[in-house]
Amino acid sequence: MTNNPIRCDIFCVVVDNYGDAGVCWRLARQLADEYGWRVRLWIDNPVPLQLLAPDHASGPVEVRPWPSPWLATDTADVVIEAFACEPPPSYVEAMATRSRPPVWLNLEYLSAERWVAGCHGMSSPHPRLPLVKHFFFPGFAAGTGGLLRERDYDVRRKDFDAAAFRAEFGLPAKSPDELTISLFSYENPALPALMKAWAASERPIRVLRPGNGDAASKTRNLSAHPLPFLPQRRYDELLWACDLNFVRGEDSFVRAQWAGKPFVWHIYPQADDAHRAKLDAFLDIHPAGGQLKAFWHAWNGLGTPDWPDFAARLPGLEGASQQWARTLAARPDLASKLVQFCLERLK
Ligand code: TRH
Repeated sequence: MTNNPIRCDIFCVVVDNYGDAGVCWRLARQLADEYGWRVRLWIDNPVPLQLLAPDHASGPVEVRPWPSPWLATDTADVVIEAFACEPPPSYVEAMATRSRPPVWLNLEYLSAERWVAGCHGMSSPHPRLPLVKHFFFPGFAAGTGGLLRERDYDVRRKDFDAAAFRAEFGLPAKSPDELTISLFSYENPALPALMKAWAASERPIRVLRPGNGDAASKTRNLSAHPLPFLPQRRYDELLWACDLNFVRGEDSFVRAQWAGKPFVWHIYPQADDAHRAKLDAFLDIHPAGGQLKAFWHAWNGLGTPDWPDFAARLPGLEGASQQWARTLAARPDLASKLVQFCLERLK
């Protein structure tokens, strides 16, 4: 493949979040690093990428601003539009002029809902041009596109030195009874009450907040520390260094699962409360979903979080979280499934 690498264009429109850029960057890196594909990432806003991957200019993915002009012939073998952002019409026209049309994928959002397996891989012929788009759905179940997970994940984790990580960010050595928590969420009205409950906890709690501009503070048994927004691979280290991770959206939600630690998910709120069905669909497939449900619902606007109750459940959640990570890791990952899907169609 290195003699004649597959060329892949990924199109990404960043809204007001990091997630879409985060998913696209992760996939782009994997296709380039692990499969030798020549990947270009067309992205409309460079700011999130600069934070997620400050070293992106050193390769192997070529990052291009979008919109920008390109030669009509300059299309790729595989075209991935992320989250239904459509490639420019002139590019689509050029796709149709290739002797072999590109494999064209719409990479969808992750959901644990049951319908996903039925829709994964579905095709949608272009109304006018000789092109077919396929829907590629990430997911947890066997019939879906799987989850993003790098080949070197376990090696990086084995080499991770939690004490050095803490020292680097000016945190004291971890005492045996400290509960270390990472906190990444959307604006959440439940947070002040939770902070109060943490301050009142018998167990010392240290909260690490990446990308948060507040000053460090100490309120009774709660110590809160802002951290810089970490590059994507270093965000994994933060999750490994903590006992409990609050995550959000899509990509940090998946990383928390690979970390195999108890976590709390702040799902991206959608119009018409469509996110509630997604939240419950995930709780239904997680082996400890019943234990998580009350606290997760409260964190997502359905009630008041009962910290003492959830804290008492944490020891039991540890094993279930590890088991869940092992179960998921035994399934084929998204990049490998996507590559296989494309190669079958490029034959
Ligand atoms: O930014 P998000 O809220 O993105 C969301 C989701 O993608 C959601 O599905 C989508 O519908 C919505 O946007 C529009 O949360 P997410 O998905 O966790 O993305 C955050 C990214 O930032 C992820 O790649 C992890 C990364 N990250 C770091 O690299 N360093 C950090 O310090 C932190 C806090 C996050």
